[in-house]
Amino acid sequence: YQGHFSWEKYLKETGSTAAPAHCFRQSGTPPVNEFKAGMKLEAQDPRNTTSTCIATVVGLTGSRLRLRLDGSDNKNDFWRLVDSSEIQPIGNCEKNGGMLQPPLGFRLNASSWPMFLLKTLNGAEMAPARIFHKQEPPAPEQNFFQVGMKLEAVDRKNPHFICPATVGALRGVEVLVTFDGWRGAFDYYCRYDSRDIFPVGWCSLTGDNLQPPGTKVVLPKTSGALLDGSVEVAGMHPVAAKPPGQRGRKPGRRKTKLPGPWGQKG
Ligand code: MLY
Repeated sequence: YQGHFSWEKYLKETGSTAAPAHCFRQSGTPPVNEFKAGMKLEAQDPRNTTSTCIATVVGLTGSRLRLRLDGSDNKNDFWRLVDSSEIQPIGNCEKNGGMLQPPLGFRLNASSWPMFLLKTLNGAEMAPARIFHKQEPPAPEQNFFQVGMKLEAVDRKNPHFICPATVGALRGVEVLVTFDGWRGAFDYYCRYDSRDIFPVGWCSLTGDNLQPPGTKVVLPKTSGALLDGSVEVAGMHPVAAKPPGQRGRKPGRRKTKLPGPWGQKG
């Protein structure tokens, strides 16, 4: 559900353009998600990428899965696209001569791993091989992004969110993803072929909930850096640009959402 946010209006109002599809390592049509909550699969441990672990689907959104490693806690969930090469059907690791590993931060004594593995797989609902996608889309041959282009991007601090973003800078194979209306608090650099960035319109195709842009005013960088990291503009103090009641509070700490010019989710 897109709330009242419309890319068409927003692009027009901001005089900006969407990054073309060929910039992204994403399939033209989002991959079909036939997974169900509770299904188990094999996944690379994001905190220890050389190990293959057992994961359970604990949530689904659009073409993405929310995964939790068996034997881990509920504080380290991660998201993967259904066409990610980092997820495989159970049995794949062994078939390739590998051994399933306990996740980093395994709750129990390491010696209890073999028995834990046996119990976790016994009677488990394993995601059938046919619902995995043959291969991850290929990476574009180079970084085709340009500064100012709009896209949809995963908020890595809140990875369940996909938000409107702008290419803020380019650094070789890397792209600075800046989140519209959030004054830099959530920005990050990623490779141009990151699976966390999507063309404009992606969420409306997958049924993901695209967050509306934030409402924080970004002031032009001219002079006088202030304590909060913002900048002072002649005749205009940044606090005056903030909505009342928000002084001194960081965007990430905000309790209530403010109605933005493009509406909030309904
Ligand atoms: N709890 C935070 C979440 C901020 C998310 C910012 N993203 C969408 C760029 C808040 O509502 O302030």
